[in-house]
Amino acid sequence: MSLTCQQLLTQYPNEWQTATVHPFLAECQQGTIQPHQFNTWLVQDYHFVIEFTRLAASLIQTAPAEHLDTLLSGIIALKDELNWFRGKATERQLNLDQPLQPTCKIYRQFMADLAQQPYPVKAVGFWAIELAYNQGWQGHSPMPKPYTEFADRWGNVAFTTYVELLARQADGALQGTDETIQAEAKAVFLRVASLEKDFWQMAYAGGASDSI
Ligand code: HMH
Repeated sequence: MSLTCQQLLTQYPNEWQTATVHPFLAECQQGTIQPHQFNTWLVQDYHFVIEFTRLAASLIQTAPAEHLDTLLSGIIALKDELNWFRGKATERQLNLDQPLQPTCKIYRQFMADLAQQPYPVKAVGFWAIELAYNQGWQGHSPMPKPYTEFADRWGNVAFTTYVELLARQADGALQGTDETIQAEAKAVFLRVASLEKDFWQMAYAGGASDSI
């Protein structure tokens, strides 16, 4: 039997929990997160999403035709998201042209490398990255202002449905793959879990302990 996304979540609940539960999110929900912590997250995540968009494009290059509809809807959402990030940065008077923090650089390099992997491995990684935000923000919802719209962006029901479609597509791509591909997919899933945890930690530190 082929590996599935659900099996990964079932096999590694603790690893996955560290990706989706963090004091950064808890303190956004309590309204006690400090502006410099939140702003660190916002600026670095903007740069994350730029590389994530390139990963999405690489999936489109290799996806079977029947997967394109979902992936293209993802690309359209990313166009809106990048503009929304720029708007939020303007509102908060943040300069987006800031140096990337080491954690953000490492995560971006991971995505650039993932783009070179076989489609089933990429599809699992892409799904895991979106699920981390879906569950992370949804699990700490509702959030008070000004964080409400952030929690809603990734926690809303339509986004959950999109992530479920990504899981179905990744499952389909994994069907009939050999052990090597499945082992790579598992490793990518665990790496995403770890990088997500690091990204929250980077934001929580507010740039204090993560800058070069
Ligand atoms: C770090 N993970 C991180 N940022 C995001 N925007 C997402 C996942 C979801 O796209």
